[in-house]
Amino acid sequence: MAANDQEVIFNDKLDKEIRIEPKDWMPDNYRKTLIRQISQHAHSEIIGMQPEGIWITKAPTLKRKATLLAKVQDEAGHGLYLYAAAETMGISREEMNMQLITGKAKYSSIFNYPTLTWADMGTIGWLVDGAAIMNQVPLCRTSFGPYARAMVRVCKEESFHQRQGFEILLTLCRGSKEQKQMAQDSLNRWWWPSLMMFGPNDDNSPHSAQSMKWKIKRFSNDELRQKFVDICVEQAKILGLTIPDPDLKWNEEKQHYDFGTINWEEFNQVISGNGPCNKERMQVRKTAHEEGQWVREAALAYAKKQQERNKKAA
Ligand code: FAQ
Repeated sequence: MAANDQEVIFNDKLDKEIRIEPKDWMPDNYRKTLIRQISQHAHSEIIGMQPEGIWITKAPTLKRKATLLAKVQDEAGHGLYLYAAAETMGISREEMNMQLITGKAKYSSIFNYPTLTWADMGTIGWLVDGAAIMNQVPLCRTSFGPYARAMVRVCKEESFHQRQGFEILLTLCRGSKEQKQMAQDSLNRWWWPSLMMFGPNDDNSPHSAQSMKWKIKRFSNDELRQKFVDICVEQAKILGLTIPDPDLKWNEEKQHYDFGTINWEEFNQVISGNGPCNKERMQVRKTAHEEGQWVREAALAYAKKQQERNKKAA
């Protein structure tokens, strides 16, 4: 079939909301864009285990420990579904991993901030998982089948994560004065980085226009950020916490909250490797990769042995 005909079929599928599947023809840049986005998303889930992982041993009760442990394990699972979805596009797990540990591939800016207190476990669940849900529910309708299907389960789990985070904060906010202050301090530190998770403003987002045309993205970065702010303001009221933005104000005409200007210089620094914890995050990942070498070798040796046994038996 001529390339032109293939493109007509591809576009027709997009128009009719028929998912693009791995064996279907697709434009090279559609493939590249998805490999970039899905693998960055996978890396974010894997690196995202670090800021919470260090709190598993410090959780205040057994119940909190078990819940946090389950949450962090879920993030590992999300990383694995996403790597598997990206692999269907012809890139290997090894290559993606190398892109991460050599610093070639990005991961979400949010995971380059430190977790200083137990309240941060609440705030991450509330805001970071909350932002992830806002961004990923529309991805359940993204045009590439394996990515969309992976997102369905991920979103269900993220929803549990968001609620457990909110509940941690609610407990702290109903506790002592010091506990409430700890929650407020945590919100003060995580609010602006959470807004940065949605990416640059639309007029500064090089990939958005094409990704919207291809129905990879269903809403723009600014649209999702606005929805997130509107929801969080109401949730902060329930907690009795103050969002650290003096410009936050209800806009009757727009029926949305106006909010202050994001520090894009800080965002650019963080995504260029100069955030507060970028180096530490990468070092931990590299060490884990090196220390896992024997496991990969053992798994390969075992698979080879099994293959030989199966061959002999056949
Ligand atoms: N951080 O043109 P756009 C989670 C980069 S999962 C770092 O707007 P696009 C779960 C972008 O890659 C969180 N880099 O790009 C969890 C591009 O760079 P490139 C991750 C960012 O792709 C919770 C450049 O800027 N979620 O939290 C960021 O159309 C708790 C230009 O940007 C996803 O990955 C950023 N915040 O839109 C885990 C969701 N924003 O590649 C553990 C899927 C932008 O040209 C604990 N991804 N960049 O070098 C997406 O929806 C999109 O990729 C966006 C960016 C919206 C992130």
